[in-house]
Formats: sequence, structure tokens, C-alpha cells
Amino acid sequence: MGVILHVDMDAFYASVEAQRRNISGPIVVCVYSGRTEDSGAVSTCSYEARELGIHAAMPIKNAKKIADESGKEVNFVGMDKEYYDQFSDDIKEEILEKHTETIEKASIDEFYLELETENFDEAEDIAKKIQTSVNEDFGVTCSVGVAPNKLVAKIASDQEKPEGITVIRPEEVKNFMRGLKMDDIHGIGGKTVEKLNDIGISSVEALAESDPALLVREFGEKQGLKLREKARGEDDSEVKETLQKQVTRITTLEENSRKFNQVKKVFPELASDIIERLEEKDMDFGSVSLIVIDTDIEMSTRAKSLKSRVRDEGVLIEEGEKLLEEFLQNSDAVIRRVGLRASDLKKRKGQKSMDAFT
Ligand code: DGT
Ligand code: CA
Repeated sequence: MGVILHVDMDAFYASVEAQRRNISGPIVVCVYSGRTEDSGAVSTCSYEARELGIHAAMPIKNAKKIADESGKEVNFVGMDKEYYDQFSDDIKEEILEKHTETIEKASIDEFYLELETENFDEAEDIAKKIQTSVNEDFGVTCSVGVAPNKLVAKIASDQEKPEGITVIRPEEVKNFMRGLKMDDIHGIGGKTVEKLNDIGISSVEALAESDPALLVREFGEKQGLKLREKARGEDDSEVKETLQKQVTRITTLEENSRKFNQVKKVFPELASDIIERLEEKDMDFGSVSLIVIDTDIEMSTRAKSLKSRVRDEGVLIEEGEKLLEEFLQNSDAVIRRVGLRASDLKKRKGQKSMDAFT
């Protein structure tokens, strides 16, 4: 197995919004529940906002109070998950995939990469390149953990946030793990820690050296042995390549417009790029979407399901045009950026090639 990287975006939604809206200073991303103006909770916030005491899951009202009392100008913006999803896919496609094919998308803002190399110096170089490209090309930052397995890589990426790189070589795993608190380890949380304390295990080191029989008695065979393995930094789970769900191409119009003929001029190029990508992946699509980003940088999407899956440039363009026509009829937005998306993807062969099994 090659070296594993865990790439985790820093204050992801907040960084994307800061970049998108050209905001500097503390920023808080909110999920407004809509009941009253400020009801709802904080989704995430920038590190500057965290320094003021604001954090995820906090009621928006409390966050605003903290902001007021700080005397700082804090930016509150609404969450736009679709936009972050696209941002995340773009980073995967444009940067991460340049370094390996084996990428598991673990959540909207974290990825495991299995590198071809077994050399940790090379892996560290790749981590630096990824970090630099993410920053230069996307205007946001990420932290990277480099380790012999997924478990340790994930913990490592958390060590020096934001914009950190932490490399744990095989011979360093033991010491690294013993320096952690138990709940730094993914999957060892509140209740488990309590139970461990009850049987006299109160550190990662103690857990690593504990009697397996004792753990099995307390937690059952599977979980008991797993806990001990985790404390030892052992993990043989594979990086499972996440199948692509959609392919999107977005472009900025030469000038802002709401003229059908002007906007649709970019469709052939977008469609041809999408088809090229689908050919690489040998996938067909069953749904087409139009993506519009207007002059207020609001993003809208309109989708249409097809009767059957195809891989056809003409269909993309045609459906895109219909969706655009509808969009223009129902909205008075002036379009700044426009995109097409092929989704509901499926491998054409329906089954992986034989060499995937050997
Ligand atoms: P980090 O990784 O500590 O630098 O900060 P984030 O903001 O990237 O946090 P992370 O990695 O735990 O979560 C990734 C994104 O998921 C985050 O930007 C917003 C979203 N998220 C996290 N926690 C919550 C939550 O409690 N509610 C909602 N709505 N979204 C959340
Ligand atoms: Ca994150």
C-alpha cells in the first residue's frame, strides 16, 4: 500500500464564502431557519471568528451578540451548500486527481488519497503541491496529514490547522499516537472514553498496551479489538475510490447577459468538455442541469431527467438550451457565469473490468 494523504479544507464553507464574496475579516456561515430574522444556527465560521468565541452549531443570535460585543465587523452570510459542493468537486478534479486516481471523498471537505509512492519525502512534496495549488487556484486553504494509513492520516491533518502539513512516518506512529488524547482518535468519543476510564484505561498508551481479553469482555469482540488497534495506530481499511456522481463545466460570459442567443453560445464548448470527461470515466448521464450564477453571485440550478442514459453532446446542448429558455422566462437575473452539468451517472459497462479484481 502506498502512502495515504488526508486532505481537509480549513473552515471550508467560510473560506469559500470569503473567496466568493471577496470578504476579509471574520465570517460566519449561518443556516437560517426562517422563523424570525436571526433564528437558526452557525454552520461554520472562519478562524478569526473562532477567536472571538463563535463556533459551529451556536445559535445565530448568540454569535451576533459576541460579534457586537467584540466591536469587530463580523460578516454573516447564509449557507449555500450547492455552491460548496461544486467547489469541492472542482478541487478534487482539478488538483487532487492530478496526483492519484485512488481518491475517496469522505465528506464535502475531506478526501483520502492513496499515492503510488511508498516514499514519505515524495509524499510530503505532493502534500505541499496540493496545498499550494488549492491556495493559488481556489483562494482557500487546506491541511494535510501524511501517514501509512487512513486512521493516522486523518488525525494528522487535524494537528496543525489551518494550513498545516503533518507527516507521520511508520516508525513515528507509536509515539504520535501516545501523545494524543483518547478523543483525538476518530470513533473514540465521550461514552467510550467513560467506559474505558471505568475499567482503568485512561490514556491512549494504556489502551494500546491493554489486555485484549479485558476489552473484548467490556466491548464485545469486534469493537474491543478495534479500539486497541486504533490506539496502536493500526488500520488496514482501503481508500475506496468514490465514483463520480456528476460532471459540471462552468464558464464566465464575455459580458453579463440575459440574451438567450448570447448565453447559449458557450454551450458547445462546455458540452464537449463534459463529454471528454465522461469518456475518460466511461460513464453515461441520465440527467442534465443548467447552472446560472448571476451578477449578485447567486447560484441557481435547473435540472431535467432523461428517459434513458446517454453520452451525447447534442443532448446536453439541447436540454441545456431548453432549461435556459425556461430560466430566462421565469427569472430576471442577469447572467454572469453559466454552466452545464451531466448527472445521474453510470458506468457504461455496468461492471468493473477484470483487472480491478486481480
Ligand atoms: P476546520 O476543518 O476545523 O478547519 O473547519 P471546517 O469548517 O472545515 O469544519 P469541518 O471540517 O468539521 O466541516 C466541514 C464543513 O461542514 C464546514 O465548513 C461546515 C459544515 N459543518 C460542520 N459542522 C456543521 C454543523 O454543525 N452544521 C452545519 N450545518 N454544517 C456544519
Ligand atoms: Ca474542514
